[in-house]
Amino acid sequence: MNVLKLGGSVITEKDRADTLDGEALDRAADAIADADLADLVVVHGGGSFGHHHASQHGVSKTEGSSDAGAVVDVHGAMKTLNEFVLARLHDRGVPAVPVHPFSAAHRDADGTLTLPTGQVATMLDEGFVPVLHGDVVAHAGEGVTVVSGDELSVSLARRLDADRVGFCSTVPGVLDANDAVVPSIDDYDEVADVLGDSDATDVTGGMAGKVRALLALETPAAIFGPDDLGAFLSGESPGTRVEG
Ligand code: IP8
Repeated sequence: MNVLKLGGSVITEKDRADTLDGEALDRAADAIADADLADLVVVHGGGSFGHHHASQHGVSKTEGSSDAGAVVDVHGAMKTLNEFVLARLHDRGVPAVPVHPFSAAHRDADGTLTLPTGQVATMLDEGFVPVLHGDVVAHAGEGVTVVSGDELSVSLARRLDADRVGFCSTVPGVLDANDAVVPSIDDYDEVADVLGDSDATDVTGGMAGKVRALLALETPAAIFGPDDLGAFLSGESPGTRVEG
């Protein structure tokens, strides 16, 4: 089974609230429709939908909110984006179905995420393509906090013993100091100079956090740009290969 994370900034206009990048989403949906869809889980990020609403309510991965209105607002924005993604996939005959993390996942007081996956595994067995999204989740002692698509992808890959994970980002991979794609990473120290100290907290969900999370995972992973989506889905490992 393969997990594909579609970055929120790949499929939305990052600088305009609640605005889809329809052409980019069409291209991504074309690549998914052309792929062998057996055992594919898609996860998408928040882009200008989730992040706009989360920041308006002061909610992040660590800053919580106990305001039900904030929960409904952020979760609602992500459900709207999820519906756009599903609609474009349905237009192309992809049997995509929604999975909303807010209703399934939670964090304990240490922030550790628990995401049940029985429903996702059963959807796969039944021939569906589950489509999850970054969301808010109940967080012990915090109300709700944001869960990113990256975290959900890593959690799914671990619990469902995925064969491969792909992070489709706006850049063609991890870039070195000369903006060339680093072909593979198996140790954080190899890229610490360009990505920053491995101990630094990654509050932005940036490249450093992606690389660290993927290195900690047994599953082979790739970080690549939208042009390489088809290559990843056809079994190649484009962009930067990350294997811990
Ligand atoms: O774009 C964040 O998901 P991400 C989702 O994968 C929200 O970090 C609600 C901001």
